Amino acid sequence: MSLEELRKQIKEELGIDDINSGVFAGEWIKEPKGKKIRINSPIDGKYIATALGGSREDYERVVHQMEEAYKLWVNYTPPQRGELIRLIGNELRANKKKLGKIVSLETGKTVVEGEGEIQEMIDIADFAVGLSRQLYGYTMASERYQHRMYEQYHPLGVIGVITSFNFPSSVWSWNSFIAAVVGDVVIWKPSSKAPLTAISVMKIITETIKKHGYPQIFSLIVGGGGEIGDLLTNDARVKLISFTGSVESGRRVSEAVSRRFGKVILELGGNNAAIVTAKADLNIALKGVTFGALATSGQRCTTTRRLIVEDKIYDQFVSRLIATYEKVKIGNPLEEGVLVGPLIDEEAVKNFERALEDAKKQGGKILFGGERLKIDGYETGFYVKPAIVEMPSITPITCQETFAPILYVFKFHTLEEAIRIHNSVPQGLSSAIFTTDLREEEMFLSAMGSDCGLANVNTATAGAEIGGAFGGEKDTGGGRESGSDAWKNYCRRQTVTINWGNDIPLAQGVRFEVK
Ligand code: UN1
Repeated sequence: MSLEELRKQIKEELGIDDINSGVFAGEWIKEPKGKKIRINSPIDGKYIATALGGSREDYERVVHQMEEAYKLWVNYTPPQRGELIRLIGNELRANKKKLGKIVSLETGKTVVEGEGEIQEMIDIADFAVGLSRQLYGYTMASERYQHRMYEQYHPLGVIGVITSFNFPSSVWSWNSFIAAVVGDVVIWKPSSKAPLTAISVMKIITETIKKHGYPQIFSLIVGGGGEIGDLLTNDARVKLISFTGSVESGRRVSEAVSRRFGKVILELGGNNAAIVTAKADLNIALKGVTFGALATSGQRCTTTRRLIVEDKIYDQFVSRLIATYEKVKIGNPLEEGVLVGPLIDEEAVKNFERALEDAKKQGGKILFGGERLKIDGYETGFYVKPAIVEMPSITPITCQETFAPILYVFKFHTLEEAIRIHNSVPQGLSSAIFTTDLREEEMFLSAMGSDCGLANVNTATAGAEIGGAFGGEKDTGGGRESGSDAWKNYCRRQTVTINWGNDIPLAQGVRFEVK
């Protein structure tokens, strides 16, 4: 299928017009007054459609509608809320292929990755449905006679979710489906680089909500230039901000939200490494590193950016890796067999080039790739040849996250040295070790091992499942979202003490008797 046909198909199948409202506040606001955002596909650089962002007034409408929706939603029981998420999950299942196409066209993801994006939403919907019947709290034994203590989790109310272009809808759903079953209502500010995916997803979800007669608990406000983001982060009516993006922006968000004692969930930069030891199954290591470094063209926060290889197998492993990179098909991500599509925009290509220049200045040697590519028929696209760069040591550029396919390679002699290199960057999202040796693996997983939020053994740094809590340490921001007990982050926690006796004994044996 040609890209022109795809553009037409998307417009028909998903109801995307040439000009689209990017504000949903219980209903689509006809002509929002904020920024006009023209979206071109990174695949061929050509125009897809325009999204109209929201103004300050539009933002007020959104918050007002959310507060009204919350008054209704708080009265639903969690399993009733779960039922709505089940219906939404079914609708996403039915529309997976169509939505996958807009993800690919707008972000340049391959077809399987575009559909994978929607699958991740379906998975978290299923998780949230189950969770809606498992919102447990502890019961404690009280020191006071005939007293009972327990804890319960109440919703926060209105929350905000700010997402990035690279996972333009799934990260929103990790937050929002979980938040919805605990009783929150959600304002979504998508990336201004990928608003059309957000609009398409919201069309399907809000229609489902309407059809089944539930309150409109999800709202949308597209923004550009930081205005809407600033309004959200400074607004005390918005109890929690979940933010995915750069360390720099995350710091600003965190400061603004903390100043007003709001809650934050930060999912900031990653600078993830894979350690490959001489005891590794090298076939598995090769596959894991290739996927980790190249999936989504190196634009995941979980991308493998650093490879740390034991000296004994260094030459052998690195040359096999180069041979594998040589075979990777780069180009139009909608074509069969292509694994690496374009970067998101010109700025991303520039960052790629700049990082490689810096790496060279800092003693790096480019072993493979690193140049901009012209793909026949897609001259305006943002294609690059993924780079493998040998580094003598950790240098400033290898401490930075460049959102592009650059893999810095380091050599190690002892596992302690590998772990030291591994942990010597500011970020702490994901990590991996490839080994079949129990002692090496356990050392990596011990408190002296990986300092990241995600630790993988014989599998890639990228490609986490929704069932675990997702997030990282250090400059990654410390947030956790998605599975496990991350739901607690979307709640306010209340410790309850009930006295059912005929007296009022005090804790700590305190006596307070008025004589
Ligand atoms: C991100 O890049 O922000 O683990 C999220 C992964 C995906 C999610 C990445 N499931 O690579």
